[in-house]
Amino acid sequence: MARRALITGITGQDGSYLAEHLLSEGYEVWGLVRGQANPRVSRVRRLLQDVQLVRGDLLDQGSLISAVEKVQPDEVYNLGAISFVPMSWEQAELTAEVTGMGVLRMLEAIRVCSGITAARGAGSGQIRFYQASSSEMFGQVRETPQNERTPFHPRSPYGVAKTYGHFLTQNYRESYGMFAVSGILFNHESPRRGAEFVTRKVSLGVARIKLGLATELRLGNLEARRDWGFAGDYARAMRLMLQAAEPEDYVIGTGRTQSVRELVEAAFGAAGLDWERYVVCDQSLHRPAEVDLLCADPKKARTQLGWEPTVSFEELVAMMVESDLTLLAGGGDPHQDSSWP
Ligand code: NAP
Ligand code: F7E
Repeated sequence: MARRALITGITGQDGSYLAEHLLSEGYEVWGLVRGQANPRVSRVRRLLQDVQLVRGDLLDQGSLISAVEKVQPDEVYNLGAISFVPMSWEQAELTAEVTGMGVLRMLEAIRVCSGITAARGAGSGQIRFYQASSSEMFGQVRETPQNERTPFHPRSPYGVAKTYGHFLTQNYRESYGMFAVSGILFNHESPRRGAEFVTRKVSLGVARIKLGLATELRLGNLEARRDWGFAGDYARAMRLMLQAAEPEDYVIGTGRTQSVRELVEAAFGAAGLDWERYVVCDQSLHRPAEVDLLCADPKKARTQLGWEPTVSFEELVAMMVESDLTLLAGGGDPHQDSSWP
């Protein structure tokens, strides 16, 4: 029988790539969607027609219990979160509730529906749980590159909330014997990335300038360095973690690091433009506390899961610029649900 997966965050970038990947592996895929009339749900219905939808919200314990009872999943992927770091300063409490406490609610839904107690433990045939942890937990990094043993020092309410979810996942594994793991994923991007994140903001900015729709691009800190990979590659890693013999956490990244300045150079270069003529540095876009340098050591994922990234930084940037040029040249709107390639 087909394995059954439940994905929270199905309307987001990663939810879409993971759903496509699981469908291609023969899974029956269910996506948790929230809200009375969430406009992003129609995007999922259009792009992911084989995904079945179930209503629920990470803020609502009862709805998660109902969703798990209804779907009876073999695997749960918890990708739902408030994921935009600057928003986590503006709405710190909501971020803690969704990105942090949401993990507790999802784990409790699985525990209650499976009849797991500390005395009885999880046993075999249990629901396997994946938590979307983040390199933002490393924050002000203690060593470079960062691996599974690098201590955390989060720098935003988002990073703090993810750190809570990470340790809670580990605690449910240790307390109840649950197959609960975290993927510590470094930044991953695609033509489906939200327009608020820097890679997509840059690829859309380049496309607008190239097409004569804008004359400048305003950015914040150009010196921050990130390890950027392709989201499709990272979705494969999530599934691999839940197929492992033992529940363990893994760092997923490329092992290369680039500055925002290098990203900008590459993106404008891909469209034959000189970035220095168009980019305006805007102090108001700097963050209260920055994560200066992230660079993954993905050795454990390579050796134990056989996972490798397939798209280089240069290929990723070219892919995103080309996609946004096509989108905008065709009159598309990146904020509309029809825009996903
Ligand atoms: P994204 O595009 O921002 O998607 C976030 C998802 O969370 C959306 O589907 C959103 O659904 C859902 N969500 C928000 N509030 C919710 C709530 N109260 N209940 C249920 N769902 C809710 O994020 P992404 O880039 O795909 O990332 C997926 C996960 O990986 C996130 O947890 C993120 O923090 C984590 N992560 C991402 C990266 C990265 O570089 N992309 C790296 C490390 C970790 P709505 O449509 O209902 O708003
Ligand atoms: O910023 C700098 C900014 O917003 C990257 C999320 O998926 O990855 C993501 O978090 C860097 C930062 O991603 C602008 O200061 C400069 O240093 O694209 P971002 P992020 O904060 O790294 C992690 C792993 C996650 O888990 C998160 O969910 O770029 N930067 N100028 C800018 N950033 C933005 N957004 N906009 C600018 O204008």
